[in-house]
Amino acid sequence: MKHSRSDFPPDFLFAAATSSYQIEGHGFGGAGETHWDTFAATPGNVVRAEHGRVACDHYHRMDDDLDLCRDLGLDAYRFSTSWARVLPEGRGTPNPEGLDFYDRLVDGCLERGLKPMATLYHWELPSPLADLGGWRNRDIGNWFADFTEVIMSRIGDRVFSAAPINEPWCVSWLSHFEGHHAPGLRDIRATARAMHHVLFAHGRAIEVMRGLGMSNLGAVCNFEYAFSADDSEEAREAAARYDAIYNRFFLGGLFKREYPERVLEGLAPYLPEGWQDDFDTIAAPLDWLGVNYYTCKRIAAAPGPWPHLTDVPGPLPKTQMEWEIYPEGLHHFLTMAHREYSKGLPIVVTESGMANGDRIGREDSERMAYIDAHLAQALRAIEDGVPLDGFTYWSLLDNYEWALGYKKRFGLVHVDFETQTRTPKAAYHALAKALAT
Ligand code: IFM
Repeated sequence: MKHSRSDFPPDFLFAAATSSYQIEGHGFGGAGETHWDTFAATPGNVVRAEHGRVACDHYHRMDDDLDLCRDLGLDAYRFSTSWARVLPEGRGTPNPEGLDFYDRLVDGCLERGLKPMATLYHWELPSPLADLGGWRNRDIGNWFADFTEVIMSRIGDRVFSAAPINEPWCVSWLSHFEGHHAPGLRDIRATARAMHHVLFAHGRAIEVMRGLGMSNLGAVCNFEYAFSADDSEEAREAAARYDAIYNRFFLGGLFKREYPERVLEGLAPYLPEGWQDDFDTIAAPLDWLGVNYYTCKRIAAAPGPWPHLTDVPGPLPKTQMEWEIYPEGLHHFLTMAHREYSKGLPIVVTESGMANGDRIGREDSERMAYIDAHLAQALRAIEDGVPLDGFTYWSLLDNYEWALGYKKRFGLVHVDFETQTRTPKAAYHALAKALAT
């Protein structure tokens, strides 16, 4: 790799990320059923109907996986806590095994000199709460606050940082408008409610964690650069609408106490009554912003109901996900978030990475080039004044890529899902060398 640790400021943190449902094995340790289990059990939702019951068996291999982080020379490990592992019914009696598991995970990080970066929710909603309407139900703010209290009373004294919800756009839009993720809805009213409630629940969790005396609390949003597919006024406006829905709605709520007009044009009639009164909770002060960035889209105008847009294929080289590689987008979002929204708050790249084919040996040069290109944009942002504190690769391990199953390989470490053998890829070794220098 071209870049190394010495290119970055002395306290800059390098991390790798995973999430609970994608690696742990939800069939183990008394975890309750989640909407991802039922979504995956419904034909047509997930390729090969793959699910997370075993996943990477991280539940039993946590120590080996943390050793891999340590040996890579990382400073931090970003993981998530499964709501259904901690509270199998979503509310009520905690599962002691689940609490013990996260306790051991945090201690395991600390023993290896890794800063534990916790995310409370990375998409596996307990089924009993899905039955009650899930993210469509405003009560999720209280359910999530209670879950936060239970898990953070146990590990909050030792985590380095915490964020309530990974990628609000995916939790709401992707899952309630596009229907690609659980609960698989395609309904504009459900979407509007989920988009607002996800921010409301974020704010409630921040309140709880502040109450527990925790610090270093942030929000993690995902971003996609929106090119206009052609020069027409209609395409430019469609791209701006896409940008508002994807990139500005959540930042607007968190940092400006408002939603973009371009989104309200379509969603206002469907937002829950009194939504404007929730900004005191939603916009509670944060200590940092997490930026997840992977790709760009080419947006064209389309007939039909709001948001009147579609995306078309673009010319750039693509990852195994068919996502165009556009590293400049990372610089764009780091500077845009800093200048227009977070205004001086530390920013962390909480996810960046690529899925590449099933390669174990030396041939992983595309991933190294991807990391290098994104590190270059992170450095550019630092030079431009962005207070960037860290860079997190997604993901430590090949894992369950949701509706696309186990064949999309994002890992620095190859996982053989038959034997659960872990084999560090060439990019792992290259990154280890870069971090050691
Ligand atoms: O695997 C996901 C992760 O769960 C959230 N961010 C994007 C990754 C790649 O799609």
